[in-house]
Amino acid sequence: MALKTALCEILNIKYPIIQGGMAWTSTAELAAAVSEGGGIGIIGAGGMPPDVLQKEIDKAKTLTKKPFGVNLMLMNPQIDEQLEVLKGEQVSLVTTGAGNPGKYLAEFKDRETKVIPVVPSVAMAIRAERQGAVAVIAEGTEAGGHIGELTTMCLVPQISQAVDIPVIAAGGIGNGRAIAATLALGAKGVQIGTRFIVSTECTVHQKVKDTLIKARDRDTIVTGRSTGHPVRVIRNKLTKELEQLDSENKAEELEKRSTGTLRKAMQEGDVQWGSLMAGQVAGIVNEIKPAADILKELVAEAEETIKEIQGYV
Ligand code: TUI
Repeated sequence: MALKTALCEILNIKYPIIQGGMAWTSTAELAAAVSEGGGIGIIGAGGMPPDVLQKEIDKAKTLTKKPFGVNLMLMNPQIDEQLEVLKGEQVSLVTTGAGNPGKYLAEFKDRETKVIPVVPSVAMAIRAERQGAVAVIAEGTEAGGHIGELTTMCLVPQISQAVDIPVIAAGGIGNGRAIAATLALGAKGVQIGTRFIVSTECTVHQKVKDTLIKARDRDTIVTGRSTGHPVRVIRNKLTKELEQLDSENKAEELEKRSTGTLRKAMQEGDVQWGSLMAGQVAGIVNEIKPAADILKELVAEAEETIKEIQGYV
């Protein structure tokens, strides 16, 4: 198996596959398993108290000697304390989401930590390149969690044209065919979240994995548009209430109602009253496997697809 791109050299990894950093979902166990399997695993630090983040980094270092990363959710009120933790660590990669990482980029560069921001638009990709990002993640609205407006199909080629640094496609990628498709759009790698939730090593509640296996193509919904921070989640009893609040433009009440619900779903297994953040690919995820097997399957299918398409010319 090959599937080598420029991203593999930049991050010192076998396959150009980044595991999406998912708050309350991608802990040290999953991150280390993805890194051991040849991709790069990411600890989702969103909402993690700084001392817990420290413990997760320590744990990942005992589980793998391969490079792994940390995802910072920039809207997190404890971001400065989390940055203090990262100062004491040689983490090879930081991905960022839900904001502009500009003011942190110089500091990470001094410490040889590579920063790859998630960007929802061409303008933000150009800004990130100018600020020193080593690559950008172009995340389409098919993704789970906090999302932008453009689809992966439209975002990836436009960002690929606009910047010289590698573009990593995210949102809507759950199998090898989708990997091949995004490489055709100009991406040099992919970020995958939802597929890795349904892995043996992911520490979310079993009910979350069962729900994703059962989910079909139209089972996700976007809530919170009225707050300016839309999030894609699996439809449930909570989203019925949130839909109502959204339609009445009751943003403040919606924010209040949503607080703590991601943890409630992912860790406590309350799949009816929690926010089960997942992407539109939930419908094609139907089997729990070790992360290393998922990676092998993804790469093999991407290669087969590329060969199939080569036959057309
Ligand atoms: O960040 C994500 N996905 C997330 S974060 C999260 S935690 C959360 N919980 C409740 C409400 C909101 C978030 C769950 N899922 N993906 C990366 C991502 N970043 N998607 C979109 C963006 C983004 C949006 C705006 C990046 C930059 C940006 O810039 C705005 C600006 O003007 O700086």
